Amino acid sequence: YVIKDGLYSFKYALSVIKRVIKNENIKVLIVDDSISFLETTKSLIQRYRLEVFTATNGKEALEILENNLDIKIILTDYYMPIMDGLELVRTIRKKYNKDELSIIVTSGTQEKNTASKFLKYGANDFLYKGFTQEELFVRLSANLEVLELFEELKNRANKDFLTNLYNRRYLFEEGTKKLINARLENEKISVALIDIDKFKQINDTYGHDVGDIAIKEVSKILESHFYNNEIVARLGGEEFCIVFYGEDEDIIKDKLEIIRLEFENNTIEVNNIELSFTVSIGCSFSIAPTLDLMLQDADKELYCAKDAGRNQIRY
Ligand code: GH3
Ligand code: MG
Ligand code: MG
Ligand code: MG
Repeated sequence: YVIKDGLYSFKYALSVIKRVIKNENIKVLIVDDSISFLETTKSLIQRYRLEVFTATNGKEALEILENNLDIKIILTDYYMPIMDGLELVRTIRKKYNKDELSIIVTSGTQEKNTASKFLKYGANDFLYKGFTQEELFVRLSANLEVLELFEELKNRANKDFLTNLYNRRYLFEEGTKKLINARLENEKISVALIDIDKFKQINDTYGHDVGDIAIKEVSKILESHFYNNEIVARLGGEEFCIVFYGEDEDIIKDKLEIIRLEFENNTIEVNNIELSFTVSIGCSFSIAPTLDLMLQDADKELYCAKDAGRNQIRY
């Protein structure tokens, strides 16, 4: 529906279509004290199937943002009552980086240094009011494209290629942050290591491809149980790690037992092969000076679980 606007818009339309198919809404927040500007711009942007929120000053914008953390782009005016655009940009940048939220400033001002001032304070882009429809779309799509590139880069750096779980690098980076936080806040932090039993046999009997499918199956099951406060990562091979934050020991034990049982009772069908396997789990509930030491502690427990016959959890 935007093919007439040329190649750039065409590329953008494709990426919108991809997102619509994935049922992914792109959210845009327009902030301006002029109701007529809000209404016109809103209906323009809605034509591109973006979800639009509006606010009439910076303070209202912050409240909307607080309740819609997945807003991708803010299009804000400069002069507004209560909180102006500059204050809004400064406040947002204390919390959100340029790579997660784009701010485009629109102003009718004649002052020559306005754009540079905003860019210095952390705006991504500046548009003088009186912009054409085409210019607005091109800026929106350019900003969305940059956000997508950042997302892709972060994914490649942080995710494991086979399972799309977090990788070892991310686990240590974020896990260490959680550990420091736990010490400051006097919160609980725990680590579980999950390892497939006799995995080598699966590889040797059915081949490496079937082994890979078993690894992916583990990631699916882990993902279905953890999704909020935990870091779920693949450490390498058939070994996985979960970092729990602020969670009680008893709750963790219950969750891990449910997972262990799920593998015990689960059979997956791969190329007409009925595949079933168990996992062993080692757990550390006591905070240590480094994440590595907590993993070493969990690893000792894992070794005990293996030594005692596998398909069990040790703390
Ligand atoms: P245990 O019950 O004591 O854990 O024995 P195990 O056979 O599971 O463990 P071991 O560490 O002896 O074997 C792990 C095997 O995993 C060896 C390695 O070839 C294989 N492996 C490592 N990474 C991958 C991978 O990405 N895909 C597949 N299919 N196999 C892998
Ligand atoms: Mg204004
Ligand atoms: Mg193993
Ligand atoms: Mg192993």
